[in-house]
Amino acid sequence: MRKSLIAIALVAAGLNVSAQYALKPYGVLPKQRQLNWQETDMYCIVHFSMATYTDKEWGYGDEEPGIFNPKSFNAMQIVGAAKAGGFKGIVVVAKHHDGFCLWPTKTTNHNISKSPYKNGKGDILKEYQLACQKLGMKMAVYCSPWDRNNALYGKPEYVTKVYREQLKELYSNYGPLFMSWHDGANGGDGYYGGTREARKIDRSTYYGWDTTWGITRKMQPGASIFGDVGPDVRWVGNEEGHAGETYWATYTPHAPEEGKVPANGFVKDYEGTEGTRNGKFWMPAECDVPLRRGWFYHQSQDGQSKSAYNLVDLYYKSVGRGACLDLGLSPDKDGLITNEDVNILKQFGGILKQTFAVNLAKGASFKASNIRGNNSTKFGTSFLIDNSRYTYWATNDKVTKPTLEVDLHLAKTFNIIRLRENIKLGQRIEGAAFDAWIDGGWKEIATVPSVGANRLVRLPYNITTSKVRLRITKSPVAVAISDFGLFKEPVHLVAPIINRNKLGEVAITTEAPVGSIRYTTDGTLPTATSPAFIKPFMLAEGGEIKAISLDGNNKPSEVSTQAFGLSKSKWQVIGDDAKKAIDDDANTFVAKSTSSELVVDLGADYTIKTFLYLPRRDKQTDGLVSGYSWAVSNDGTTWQTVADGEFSNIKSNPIEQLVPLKAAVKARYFKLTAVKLISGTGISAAEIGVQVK
Ligand code: FUL
Repeated sequence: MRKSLIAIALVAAGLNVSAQYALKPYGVLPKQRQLNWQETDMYCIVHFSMATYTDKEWGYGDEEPGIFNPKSFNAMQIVGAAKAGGFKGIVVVAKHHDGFCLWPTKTTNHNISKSPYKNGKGDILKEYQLACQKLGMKMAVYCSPWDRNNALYGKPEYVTKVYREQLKELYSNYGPLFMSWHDGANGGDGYYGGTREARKIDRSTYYGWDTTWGITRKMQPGASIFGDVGPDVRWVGNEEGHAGETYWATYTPHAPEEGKVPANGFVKDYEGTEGTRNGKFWMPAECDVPLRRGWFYHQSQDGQSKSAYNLVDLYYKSVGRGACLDLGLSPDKDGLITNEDVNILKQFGGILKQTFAVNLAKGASFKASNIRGNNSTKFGTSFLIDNSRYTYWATNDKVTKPTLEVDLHLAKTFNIIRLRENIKLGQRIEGAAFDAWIDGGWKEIATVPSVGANRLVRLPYNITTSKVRLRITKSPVAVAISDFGLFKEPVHLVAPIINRNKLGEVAITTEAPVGSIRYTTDGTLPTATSPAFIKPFMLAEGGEIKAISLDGNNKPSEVSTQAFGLSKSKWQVIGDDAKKAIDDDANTFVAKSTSSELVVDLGADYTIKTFLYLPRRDKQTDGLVSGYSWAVSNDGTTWQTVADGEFSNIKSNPIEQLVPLKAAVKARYFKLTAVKLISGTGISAAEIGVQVK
């Protein structure tokens, strides 16, 4: 009896100690569904629909369902390609802005059952669901709030009877979803049941987002809701695939107009890149970026996909900063990911697998300057290498700048450092530094401004050392660190960088020394016997250069491809000072507010095949052209319009826009007119140009 009383007293004392030492969470905290999302790290969003067949980025909504008829759509091939790349889930674009539904919905006739695909019995969503189940991948849905087909769009009934009903169908029939993805692009031109007009909506109020999200919560409680304003996962504010070097999972979205309520498509989206220190909500960022130039498949973009090493770079700038990476995949008209893209994904997945296979810090001795309550069992450094994101090393409340010495016992070579906080206790650290023991002393090798769920430091060179040190340089509270890792990214032959100067001379270089550089100008793939690059050469009329680097054993790097338009050295801009639009410098731009035209004299007659428009790069949207018209002239006075149309998605993804002409045209002058702008008046451009080859 007495013994058990003593035992109870001891247990109580123990509880007391841990209660006393339990670490207080800091700021707002993640919900379980957000933790699940965070652990996903990387997933793919798949765009395959009407725009695949019309060669557009945004369908207008008047497409005939008859054109949707993929010969060999194969969800296993698509999901399998994502899996080989190391991605853990897919977001299926179930309905894009054109309103065409890839599942047999009751809400609109504009759906797959009216297409020839499987004689109207097809259901692309079901096929993805089964493939995901087979391959152990997570699934999510994207259902565009904007619907350029639907006659009701703009009226309240569209939201209550169409959009929300579509979500309910998607939430009911395709198993548990890990995300529900809500795009910010909405309101504008469209077919709208044949009226072909512009419809404006109040983005703050039209969708009644709180009610819509209530449906998600009820029917898919495990799904993280993505949007410009979350509420679970925010947009990072660019479609380039990177978060800020300083990155907070906390965020307070702001409307672009003072006093208004922020909503999807109505937010200061650039603030999403870094987030808000001590923001109101736990709302980590998703970094979305297409593997190809656009989100949908366009044959003209074959050969221009991001390389595996481009993806590796983006991985470190997204996942490595604490966000998640959402890579866009684009099945072609047959319904398959191209071999080129499949191979890139495989190579990317292989590099990551190889890099993270061995944590070189395993087996090391850790010496912390402080351990919370001296209690190593609960807060000790052994938790740093146990592969759990939530067990952790912690310090006493007053110790906010601890150090950790890592003795590797033997000299080891690494170029990647990993650090993670236990985010169940909030994002705490505001600065950390890493030192290596080199030539008998500590040498600082990297610093980071934030840590959070995941911080990967990719060093530009290898470090060989037997001792590493972590110094927390700033934190408002005691730290709770769950992971420390050292890894080695495999060496690679860097692909060449191809540039052309203002005179039209091409130079090919590499970031690191290589054996030789070989190139072609006729579109064929370079090999070890192609011409070697020795000195710059002229390419005044433009064309496409492909180049490889070779190591000493003639092992080739990846291929770099760069297309150039007609050299601008002899051009003049007519009538004003818009020289910056033809100075071959992507970082300068012209912004005219009173005229919406740019006129160029090519200096001689040329046969123009394609027009080029590169938007300003400063993230501002004034003068950004969304509706264009291109005209040509032989005398600078009489003009003939040769192309007009829409630069879809230019606001979110301001990449160079190519406008191929139906028939090449001979002219000395050309004129770009901004028919429609994203905002402001006039016209802006970083560059305009033409291709004559
Ligand atoms: C954007 C859309 O407008 C694009 O078309 C694409 O779907 C991308 C993922 O989101 O905002």
